[in-house]
Amino acid sequence: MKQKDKKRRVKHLERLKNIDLPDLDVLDDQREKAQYKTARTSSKRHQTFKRGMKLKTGRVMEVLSNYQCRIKLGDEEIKALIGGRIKQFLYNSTSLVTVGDYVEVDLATAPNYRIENVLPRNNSLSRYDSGNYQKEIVLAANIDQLVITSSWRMPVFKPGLIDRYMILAAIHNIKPLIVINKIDLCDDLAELEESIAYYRKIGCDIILTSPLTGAGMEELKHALKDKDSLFSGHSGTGKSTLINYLEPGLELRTAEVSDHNEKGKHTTTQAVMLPWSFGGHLIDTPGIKTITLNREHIDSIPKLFPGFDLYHPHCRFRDCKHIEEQDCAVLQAVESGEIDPQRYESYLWIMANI
Ligand SMILES: Nc1nc2c(ncn2[C@@H]2O[C@H](COP(=O)(O)OP(=O)(O)O)[C@@H](O)[C@H]2O)c(=O)[nH]1
Ligand SMILES: [Mg+2]
Ligand SMILES: [Zn+2]
Repeated sequence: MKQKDKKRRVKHLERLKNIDLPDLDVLDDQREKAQYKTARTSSKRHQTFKRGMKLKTGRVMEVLSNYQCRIKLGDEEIKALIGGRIKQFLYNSTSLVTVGDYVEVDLATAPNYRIENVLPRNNSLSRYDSGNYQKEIVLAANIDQLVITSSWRMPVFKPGLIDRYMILAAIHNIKPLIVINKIDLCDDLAELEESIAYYRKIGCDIILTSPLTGAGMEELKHALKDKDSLFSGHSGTGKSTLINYLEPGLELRTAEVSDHNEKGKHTTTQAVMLPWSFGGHLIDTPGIKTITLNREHIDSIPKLFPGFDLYHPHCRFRDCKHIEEQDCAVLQAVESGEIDPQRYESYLWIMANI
């Protein structure tokens, strides 16, 4: 170890001398990176540092104030405090524990339960604090599917929006489910089918619904059953009506992901997991309005635009943008008609306007 590094460690020791810290390797030069710390915490999740701990895995349903969480533990619901160990490892307090997290709770100290570990997340959605774009707030984790709600009419079907939500879902590693609502307003089903043929072809799950007539509602329920879903889509497409049909009397905050950056409109209220009576959860997220495609995603869009994954690996250049490059598999697929030219137009529009 270099002399300089030694000094640094000693400094840490002094600052932390009143804290029972089992492994000083954790405090290395990368300590400022919350993400890195998450990884460290996760990889150490099987180590127990205190004697007599009795850990059981539960799921966070809601994050309350003062480091308290409401947790589903087996068939029970309990309240637990976020343990000091987690606070040490993850200094970004807004991301310590979030709705949907699987956590290990110490039962030995019941009824004063403590969360001792956060298990690694499959995925998560964050937003950045308004006015402070460095501060990441993780809204929810371990989301099974993003329900992309679009209406056929009123407002009129906009496949460009579906593309954007599909990219967002892919970026965040969440399975998309397309719901075309208000099909009672459709008098030409062939036209509708033609409009969604591309998404069917690339293998995306699509359900046509109308809570007004009941069409597709059983199929939708089946797709939501035993999964944790988040509804996205523009306002007026019928998300609340769909949810109320499936679960009458559910106390919704506002389950909406908007593609628009409605600055200042989001509330600070946390997300909450609401159980469906038929199994699974609705992730109700009032503060999620600022989740949107932005410039930082520009490099992933050529890979993640719906349907491009089949072709992108065959482009000559690994970072091909499919615009004017030589030997571009996407451009060839557009020419041969394998990729719908309208979707390619949509791709160009998104790339130009991000
Ligand atoms: N014709 C028709 N109207 C619907 C349907 N679903 C919802 N609506 C109407 O669309 C409007 C917006 O619905 P709402 O659930 O508030 O949309 P949200 O903003 O996505 O939550 C309301 O006036 C609903 O009554 C449907 O299947 N068919
Ligand atoms: Mg609504
Ligand atoms: Zn290409």
